[in-house]
Amino acid sequence: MAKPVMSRLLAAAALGLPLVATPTAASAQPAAPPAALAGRSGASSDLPALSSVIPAPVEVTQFAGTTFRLGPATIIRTQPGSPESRAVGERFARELRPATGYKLPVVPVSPRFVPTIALLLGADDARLGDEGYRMSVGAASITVRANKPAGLYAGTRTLLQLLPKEIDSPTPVRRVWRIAGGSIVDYPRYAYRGAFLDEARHFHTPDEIKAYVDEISRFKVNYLHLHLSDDQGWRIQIDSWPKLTTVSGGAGTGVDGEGPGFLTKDQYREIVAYAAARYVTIVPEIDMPGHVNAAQVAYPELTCDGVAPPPRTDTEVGYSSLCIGSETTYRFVEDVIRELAAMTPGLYLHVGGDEAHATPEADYIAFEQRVLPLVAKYGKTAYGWNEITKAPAASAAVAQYWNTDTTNPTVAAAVTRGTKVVMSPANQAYLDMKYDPSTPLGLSWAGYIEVRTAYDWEPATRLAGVGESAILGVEAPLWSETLRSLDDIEFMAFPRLAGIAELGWSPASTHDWASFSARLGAYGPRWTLRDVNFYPSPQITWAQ
Ligand code: TNX
Repeated sequence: MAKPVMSRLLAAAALGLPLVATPTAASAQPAAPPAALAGRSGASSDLPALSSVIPAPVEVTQFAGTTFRLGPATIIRTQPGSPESRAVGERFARELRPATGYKLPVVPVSPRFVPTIALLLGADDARLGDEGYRMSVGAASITVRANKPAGLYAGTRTLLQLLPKEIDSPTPVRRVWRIAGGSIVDYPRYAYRGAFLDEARHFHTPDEIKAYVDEISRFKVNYLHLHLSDDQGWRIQIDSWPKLTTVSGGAGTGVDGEGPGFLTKDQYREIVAYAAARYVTIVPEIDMPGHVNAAQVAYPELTCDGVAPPPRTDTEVGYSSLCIGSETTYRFVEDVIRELAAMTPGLYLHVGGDEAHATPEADYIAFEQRVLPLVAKYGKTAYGWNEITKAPAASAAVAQYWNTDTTNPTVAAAVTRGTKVVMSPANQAYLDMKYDPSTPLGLSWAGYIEVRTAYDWEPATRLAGVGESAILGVEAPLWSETLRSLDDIEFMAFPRLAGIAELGWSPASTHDWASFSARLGAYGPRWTLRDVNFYPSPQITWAQ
């Protein structure tokens, strides 16, 4: 179905219009319209080029001189008979209305001659998969086509970036709203593009989690991993073990005695639904067999001597362990996994497994051999930190690589047995590392991570023996020992998360720091307009 694109391209050529055709985003030039045309069409120099999008699309072809004008009469047309497509259209319209002040009705059919943004299924293009889309921007209409509604949603994320930055203003802005003409073909490199939030060290409220979902999904991130338990606190209601939250979700359970906080099941389900409406899947994590002090404070029978340990609000790691030989342990673990699986529609359930320094290695393996299959028993795919690859049962699981080394024979061996890997190397993907020594928040055990360090690595060559076919995707963890507010979260996540998102979505052939840093610099004012905090890295030339 390259036809409409081709015919417009040829039509443009036939009319003698300047034509900028670029096979990939990497080679695409920011195409400001030539002055004469700009004057005639009313396009202004702040018209974003099709190649300015983050993450970089797979293929971009811009037609100089053609623009679509979003105006008071524009309608949004969605696939007839598809409630999901309609919901994508409604959400997009709600995002466009505050700044434009236009009505932007969402309808299943569009009358002729009415400027239309059409969001349609039936792309019939296997390349696009479930999340890809194809877009063509002409003078009279924009058509986004996808195989699935998720692809239409991705297309609308792209369109938001193609509108002038003032589209992110919460109040009406009087200006002409144009989108550069051309076409885009776009689909993800990896199926899993994750963000992560530590709810245990400091609790972040449902509203804060939702705000983070909104922001990550703009960069086509499609998973949010929530770290729901640790030594300090337990942050998710479990009916069969109620003291987990009544005791360890209470006052003073955050780092340095902050708190209280936990998610009720209803709040969790609401977050799951909110994220799903933005094509983000929640991945819950309960960390075990280490990082369990909070559970043992609430239930002393989870220790081997039956004595409750003191509550801990410091940031030490590696001192707690479930009692591996005790059947009570497995009753507890199965109850938690069962209840968590029942309220989680997503495929993945994360069972931690990191830094179990207080668990002897043989015990650790015995524990994972029992626990990883329990996740499958409740219909989910087990997911854990890379230490789980010590256990043979990890061959059916997903391992999250968080170490900093470029070799890890245990992970490489697991990959030969079928384990899939999510790449989160701590010295590149950890959003809780300081940017530089002067960063007021964050830690530095894995080094300082400036924006370029977060962006300039290649997932498929980062770890020996873990190549492209073994990689499910990438994820950017944000641990919250030092982070309290949403402002803190945003300051550490942005702009680095945009870099990790691009590694996950864009073809390796588009990877280019000069291009990325220029696109990021142009993006900054959008965060400012949305009142999203970000680190104004000196590595980037920020637009005003
Ligand atoms: C290591 S990374 C941890 C967490 C800490 C984090 C701080 C990993 C799997 N475990 O317990 O919060 O470092 O950066």
